[in-house]
Amino acid sequence: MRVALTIAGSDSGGGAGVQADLKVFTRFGVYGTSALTLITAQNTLGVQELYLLPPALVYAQIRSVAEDLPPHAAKTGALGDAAIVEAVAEAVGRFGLGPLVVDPVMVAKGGDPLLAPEAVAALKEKLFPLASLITPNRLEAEALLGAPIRTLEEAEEAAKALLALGPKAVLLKGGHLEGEEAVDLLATPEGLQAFRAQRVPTRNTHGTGCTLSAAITALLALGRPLEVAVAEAKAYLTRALLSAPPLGRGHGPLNHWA
Ligand code: PXL
Repeated sequence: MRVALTIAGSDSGGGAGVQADLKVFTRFGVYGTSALTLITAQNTLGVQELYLLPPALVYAQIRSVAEDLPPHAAKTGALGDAAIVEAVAEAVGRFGLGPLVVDPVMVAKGGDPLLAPEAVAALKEKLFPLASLITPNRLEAEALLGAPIRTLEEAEEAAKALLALGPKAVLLKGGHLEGEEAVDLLATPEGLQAFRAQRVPTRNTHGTGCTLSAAITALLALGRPLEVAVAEAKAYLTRALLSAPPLGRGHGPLNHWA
C-alpha cells in the first residue's frame, strides 16, 4: 500500500483542502494521511470563518505520520502564515519527506486569504528549495514574482524565473489565462513542456488546484515519473470538471470519483 500525506487546511464544504486531497488519494488507491494547518468554516459560497492552528501542532501531526506511516509522497496546500510555513519546512527536512508537491495556495475561490502576504517570502525561501514540484496558478505566480503574466511568452519567462527559486520543477497553471485551451507549463532543468487541455466552461471550480496537486502527489506516491504524473493528473482534472455534481449555490465541487 502506498501512502501520501497532505499538509493543508480543512474546507468544511469538502470541495477543497484536506477533504479534497483525501478523496483524490482514495480515488487513486493511495492511503491518505493528513496534517491540518488551518480550519475554515466554508461552503461553495465562500469562507465564513478562518482559524490557524499552532505551528507546533502542525509539526507534531507531520511527525506522527512520518514516524509510523512514512509517506511515499507529500503535498502542501493552504499554510496560513509564516510560522506555519517554517514549521512545515522544518518537518519536511527533519523527516526527509518527498517527493514534495507545494501548491502555493494564497486565496480561496471567493478571494478570501489563506496565506498572510508576509508569508510569501518564507514560502519562497524555506519551502520551495525542498519541493520536487510547485504548482502556482497565474495569480500566485504573479504574487511570487511581483510581475504580471498576460501572455504565453510571459508565462514561459515566469515558469523559468520560478524554477530559479529552487524547486526541482514548476507547473505554471494556465487555467486563469485567456484562450480556448488551458495550457499548463512544466519547467524543469531540461526545459519547458506545455500540457494542453480543453477549457471546461463550468461554475464548479472550487478545489481545482487542490485536486490537481493531490492527483499529482498520489501518482508520484505510486512511482510515476513527474511528466507522466502531470499528464495523468490533468486528464483526471478535466474529467472531474466535466462530471462535476450540481451541489451548493456557489462555486460547486468537482467530481473526485472521475
Ligand atoms: O483551492 C485552494 C484551497 C486550499 N485550501 C483550502 C481551501 C481552498 C479553496 O477554497 O478552502 C482549505
